[in-house]
Amino acid sequence: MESATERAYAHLTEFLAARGVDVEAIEERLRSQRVETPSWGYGNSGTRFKVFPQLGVPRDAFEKISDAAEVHQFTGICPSVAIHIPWDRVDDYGELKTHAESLGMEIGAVNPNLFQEEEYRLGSVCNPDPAVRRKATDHLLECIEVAGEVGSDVLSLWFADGTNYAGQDSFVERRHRMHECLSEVYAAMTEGMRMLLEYKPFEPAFYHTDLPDWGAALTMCQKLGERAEVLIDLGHHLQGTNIEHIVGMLLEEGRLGGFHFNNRKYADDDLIVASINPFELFLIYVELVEAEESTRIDYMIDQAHNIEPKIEAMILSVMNLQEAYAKALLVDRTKLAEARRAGDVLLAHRLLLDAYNTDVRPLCAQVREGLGAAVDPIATFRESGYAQRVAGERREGLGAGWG
Ligand code: AFD
Ligand code: MN
Ligand code: MN
Repeated sequence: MESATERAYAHLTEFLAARGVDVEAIEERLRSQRVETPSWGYGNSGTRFKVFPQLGVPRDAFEKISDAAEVHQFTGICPSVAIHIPWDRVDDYGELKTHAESLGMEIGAVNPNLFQEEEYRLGSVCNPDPAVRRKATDHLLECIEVAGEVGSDVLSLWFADGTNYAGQDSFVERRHRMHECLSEVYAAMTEGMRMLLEYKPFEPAFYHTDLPDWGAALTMCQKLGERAEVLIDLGHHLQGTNIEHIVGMLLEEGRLGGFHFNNRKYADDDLIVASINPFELFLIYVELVEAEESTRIDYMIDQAHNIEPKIEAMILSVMNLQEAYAKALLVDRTKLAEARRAGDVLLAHRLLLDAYNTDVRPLCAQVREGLGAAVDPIATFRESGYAQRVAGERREGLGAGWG
């Protein structure tokens, strides 16, 4: 007998086809969607008040990749995992790469950590002390080597640099210092490598941040060279910021390199993407669906789940991204262009609402099934018993965390 999902899929595709939608083309796009998950999202995390450790959390980079492989198995679109150095430092990166490959995975963006050592109290690449800048630059160079060993072509950078008090340091000199360090790093990148640069308006520094916004990141990238591109982390914006507009501007400048997906109510909350504002995520994808045909954009999740089960939270995030993307693909672009030309404000808006309000879950389920993943990924993951199994196997030793 036909399952409820199959019936819903049949209804939906009939409805879409009657509207002239090329369902097969949309399914093809959905099959090629890719989302990278972060190794740090599988470890213990928390706020500055408390980390609630979870049972079965991976103890090292190998186990983090194993968990990421579970997300890929049930969603079918997450074959890569970003790593964070030194959190994921191992003796033999070749072995880590082989481990990933044995699970059908690969290692994606390499993220240096320039915010947890004593020396970085006044910043890393912007630090007034040249010896600290040297240390920070050396760490960035180490990450380029790691990237080479694990087969990654992305160096993804976020700087905690900033100041806490007016007068503490010179804005201009700090920017020069950053430029000098990053120029050295840029020059050391192999030809096929890209550098992605995040911005963030505040935290951990509260008076100023050295790369506070997309303009500061973009101009730094432009100074460095064309393989330096801006990375948009959804959590790194002030209230009311029109992120989809930033997407459009960076695309137009040819410098949108990637995303860190998450969601936030107030600041860098790291909540499950689309859990607070699914419409915003949809609007972001509306900007992207055309552009991504001609430019490479790396879609990554940057979420550290504090109280929810980590693998399930990651799966739900991926499903939310898949649904937002599917809805964006449903926008009737021809009609939208006509409505815009005709100045039909509400028709243009309603065309977006039409797509957004379509229940695409059966379509996504069908696509996942076709990929050999799961119709209902979270239920299937739960049934697999993986969480219980690793909770038993990983009893000894310390769960990985911010350490
Ligand atoms: C922190 C930052 C940032 C960055 C991540 C990895 O907020 O988003 O991408 O660390 O370095 O969470
Ligand atoms: Mn980020
Ligand atoms: Mn962040």
